[in-house]
Amino acid sequence: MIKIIKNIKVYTPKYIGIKDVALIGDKIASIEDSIEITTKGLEVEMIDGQGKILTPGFIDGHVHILGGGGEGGYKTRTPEIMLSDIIRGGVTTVVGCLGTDGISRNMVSLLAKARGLEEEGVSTYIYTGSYRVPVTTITGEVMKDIIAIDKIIGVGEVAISDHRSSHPHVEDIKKLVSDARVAGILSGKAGVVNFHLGDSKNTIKILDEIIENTELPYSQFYPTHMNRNPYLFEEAKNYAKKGGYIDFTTSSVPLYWEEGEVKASRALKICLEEGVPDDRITFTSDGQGSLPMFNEKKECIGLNVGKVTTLYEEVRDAVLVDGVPFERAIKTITSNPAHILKLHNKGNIGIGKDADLVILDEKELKIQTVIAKGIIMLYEGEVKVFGTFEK
Ligand code: FWO
Ligand code: ZN
Repeated sequence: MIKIIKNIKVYTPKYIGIKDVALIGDKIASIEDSIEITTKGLEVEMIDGQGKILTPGFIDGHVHILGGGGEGGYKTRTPEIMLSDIIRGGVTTVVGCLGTDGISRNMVSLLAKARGLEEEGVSTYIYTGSYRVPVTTITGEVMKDIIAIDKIIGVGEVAISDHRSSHPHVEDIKKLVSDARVAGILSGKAGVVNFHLGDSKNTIKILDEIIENTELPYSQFYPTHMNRNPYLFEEAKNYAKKGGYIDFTTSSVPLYWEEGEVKASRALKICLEEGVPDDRITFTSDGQGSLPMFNEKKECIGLNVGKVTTLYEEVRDAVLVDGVPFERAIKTITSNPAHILKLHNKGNIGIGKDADLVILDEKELKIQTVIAKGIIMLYEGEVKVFGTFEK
């Protein structure tokens, strides 16, 4: 019920020094230089934070929690996620989505899986839709889905500039972003459209066109995979400097890097060096999504599966390999996605915020302990709470 984390270096993600942090139930109750409590008649769990770092629990804003894939036929459908895949990655908040296959995988199943993971202890949200426009929904309408279903915070992942997309017209996208935005306003949600960017040279031109010709603000567009090739990455930097949000995918395979994908940790480093504001950049893992390889005839010649654990691995690389200050790198998976997705109780360490926390060892910056909604899910590297069917 009550936990006190003693003498720990706190990144809210802003560094605020060595503190004692008290958790009561599923909330952060107090952050002080020293917290003394008489435990008579109270069950208090003390956690030693000496030589350790405390960060907000990580937010992964793009995970195929139901599984995805299928681009190489039925045998290439990827497996649904298990709780331990999420916890081992330090992730305490997940946004689930459908991808290429929005037919055999559907919105009701996605919502059920999200509810299952919530029952198992992490916080979950979902996007309504899949790659295709018109968007597959639960209620039959995008706006009704966002307004009526608590876990639906926006639309995605809607594919553009990709041979697997439905090749939506600029008017279709304009209407979709408008509907999502107004539904978000009416329901106090982000109402963003999470756009999947493919490898076509058209890149994000269609989004620039809409933003130039309408009053739709940058805040409603949330493009991902912006590091997937050099020319899209160049556009990403300019787009972010103009006010846009850009999301880098952390799951990858060496072949992609050989073919020009900009490793997420490098993409962050380069953006910061070139003056992209650090609150406009996020990482997401594309966990359980397929990482397909296509030949020049666009035939699928192989496929890997994304992993949620790559999310923090790329933040750690950005710090240890690319020299990005920890305080800036950790924003990509905590306060930035929380701000963009309007998850007001997530992504920050503060009084009254959800008790979603990660404890890292100070030397290697490795995940040691994960606390979700006040419950210790991983302790000293060992999973303490398994998913229902995991043992
Ligand atoms: C990316 C998810 C891709 C699924 O382009 O979009 O395919 O439905 O599971 N994955 N299509 C992977 C690259 C960013 C590397 C998805 C996938
Ligand atoms: Zn995608």
